[in-house]
Parts: sequence; structure tokens; C-alpha cells
Amino acid sequence: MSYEEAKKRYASVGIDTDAAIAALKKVPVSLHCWQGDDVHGFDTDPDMPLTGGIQTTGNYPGRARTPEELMADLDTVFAMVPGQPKMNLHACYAIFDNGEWADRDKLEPKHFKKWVDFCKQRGLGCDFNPTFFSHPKCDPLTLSSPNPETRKFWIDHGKACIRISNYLADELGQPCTMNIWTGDGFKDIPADRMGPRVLYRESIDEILKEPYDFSKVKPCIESKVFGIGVEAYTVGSAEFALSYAAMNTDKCIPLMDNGHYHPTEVVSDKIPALLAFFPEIALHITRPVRWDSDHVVLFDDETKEIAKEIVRCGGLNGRVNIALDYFDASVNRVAAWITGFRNVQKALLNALLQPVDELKALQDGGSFTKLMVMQEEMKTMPFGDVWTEYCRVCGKPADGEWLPQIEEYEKKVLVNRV
Ligand code: RNT
Ligand code: ZN
Repeated sequence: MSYEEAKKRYASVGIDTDAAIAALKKVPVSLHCWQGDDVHGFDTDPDMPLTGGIQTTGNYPGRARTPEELMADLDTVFAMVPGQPKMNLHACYAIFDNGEWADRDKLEPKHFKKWVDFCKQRGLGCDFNPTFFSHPKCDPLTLSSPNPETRKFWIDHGKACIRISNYLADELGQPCTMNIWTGDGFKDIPADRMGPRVLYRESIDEILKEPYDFSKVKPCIESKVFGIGVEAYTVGSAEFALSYAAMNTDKCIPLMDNGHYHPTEVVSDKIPALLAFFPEIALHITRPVRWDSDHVVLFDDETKEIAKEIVRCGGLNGRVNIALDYFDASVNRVAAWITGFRNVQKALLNALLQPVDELKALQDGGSFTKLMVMQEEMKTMPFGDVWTEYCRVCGKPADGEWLPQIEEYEKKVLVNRV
């Protein structure tokens, strides 16, 4: 079927495909830099293990080892994805000039100047994350450590990151979300579950005392259920993170990562619950397989439902900050990056092509039979033709056209990184 025919089919249920395409083109989706190098970064020795209870598995060739390699890979991703990407950096991706180095508590905006130049040249905004893991000062706790010296180091890191986020927002003219996540927790049953949480709360309070304009720098609090090696207790649990955000709505927003809940809980259902209270929320879109495994995002049911809730709740108008968070080292990393980004675009486009008002009227009128049938029949609409048109309008390859180019990039560039 051609786009023109698809457009007519959608018009028959009251949907304007051109309007959907035009709307999606403008929605920023934050692309995480850490898929390109297995969450290593550049500020610690290359043998520093990944800590914090997160893990990349696989040893596919081609991991980016330098800022230049990572930026080249990012450009390859940008060439293959439709829509409006935004960069998302972790503090450990600081770029130091000729032998200069600064520890995390001493990081400065200048260590991100090269990233600012990179974003400016490409017209991108940039989000930011303090890196509270993979560092000798994790004892293994960070912001919730009983050791005041450890806590101070990490509080100073958080403050430095606010100053850097402020710099990114000012230089790039777009708000910067700054996500606070720590892997703090215990492998086995703790004796004191409240103490670390009180310290964590106080540490975040200290970090957020660093001045910032909340319309430009948006600190987020991300919760988690458990990590590898921290199975029994997570300091920043769901209740902790949500309560912190709820008690500090003038200072921060909650962030939900869909890998961070029990397996039968769904973030799609939590989005409208939070938006009933919070003016703004943030998301990490990932794919948990049995645990928070951070598999590449697919065009699967829950990703589609998350996108539908973002659209239905008016989240595309700035109320939902959308970011990606997955890391797979078992396949071509660049192809993984592209696949996840394109799938989030697909899910958002699909959501924009739903007859939201009509379905809502059916629900409100109690017509649940028709609601079920219509929702099912929307699944066989010619979505693929609208997707192909979206890629064309954005000047990006359609499905089937980009992988051969990445295979070439692998042969020419990635395999040489040994
Ligand atoms: C970990 C969290 C966190 C990290 C990134 C690297 O479980 O999801 O967001 O993945 O900060
Ligand atoms: Zn996350």
C-alpha cells in the first residue's frame, strides 16, 4: 500500500497522518551516550569495572574507546534515525585536555566544552547525569554512605553536575534534565533500612541547594527495585524516589525507568497516575528481560503502551521528558542504538495515529465491546506505510535501508578497534 492509500484509511477513522508526522518531528528524545562504550566513560582507568549493580554483557567488536570514536558512532546513529534526538551524557564522559584530569567532585563545565561544541554543530540539546558508580570512592555506598567523607565527595559531585547542567542548558538553549540515580544498596538483609534512606534524602537536599533555575535545569530522582550484587535492599526504592519528588515539586521531578519495577507492574499505567499530580515527569525507556537487563528497546506491546500514555496524557508538550536507557554489548552497538531509537519513534508515531477522542468517548459511554474491537482493529491499520513516509519526510532511511550501511561501517571502522 502507498502512503496516499494509508493516509485515506487513517482519515476514515478521523486521523490526520500528516499532522501526526509533523508533530513527532519536533519531539525531543534523549539518546544515551553510554550504549556506545558499555557505560565506561573517559574519566577512570579502562580496567575500572562497571559497578552500581548494572551490567553489560557480550564482547562484540567495536566498543568506542575515545571521545572521537564515540562521537563518530553517534554521528552514524544520527544519520539513521528520524525525529529530534537530544544528547544524554553521564559525568564520566568528561573530556580532559592534554593530561589534565579532575576527579568527579571537581568536574567543571569546561570538561564538557567539546560536547557542547558537538551538540551546537548538530543543533542538539543535552541532558546530564552525575555518575555515582564505577569509581574508587564508592564504599560501596555513595550518597547514603555512613562515612561523612564519602558522602561529601558525592554531594560535591552532584553539585558540580548541577553547575555543568546549567552550562549545558545555557549554551544549548534547551532545558537540561539532570538525573540522580545511585546503585546504593545491600546484597543481603540489612539491619537498618531507614538510616541509609535518611542520609540519601539529606544528601539530595544538599545537592539541590546548589543554585539553578528550575525551568532550565531539571533534577530528576530515579528509583530502582534491585541491582546485581544489591539484591536485598535498594536505598532509592520506588517509594523513596517518588516521595522525595512529591515533597520537593519546586526542585525536582520523578523519573521512572521501566526496568525498575516488579515484572507485572507497568510504567504505562504509572505515567497517568503521576501526571495526575506532577506537572512534569521523566522516563527512561528500556527493555527488561526477566530483570533490569537493559536490552535494546523493541517495538513491543509495553513500548507501544508507554507511547500511547505519553500522547494521550499530553506528554508531548513538555510534560514527559523522554530518554532511552539500554546497553547491549552482544550485538553491533551502533545498530543496537539505532534500533532502540527507531522503535521509540515507531511507538510514538503509532500512538499519534490512534483515534484517542473516539476511544475515550466509547469508554466514557460504557461501550466496552466496541472499545475492545476498535482497539484491536487499529492494530492492522497500514502503520508501516506512514512510518516509511515519516522516515522520508525526515530525510532518513526507511526500514531495510539502514542496516547495510551499518554493516559497512562495521567493516570499515568498528572491526579495526582492537
Ligand atoms: C540503572 C539506571 C540508570 C543507569 C544509567 C547508566 O539501573 O537505570 O539510569 O542505567 O544512569
Ligand atoms: Zn535508568
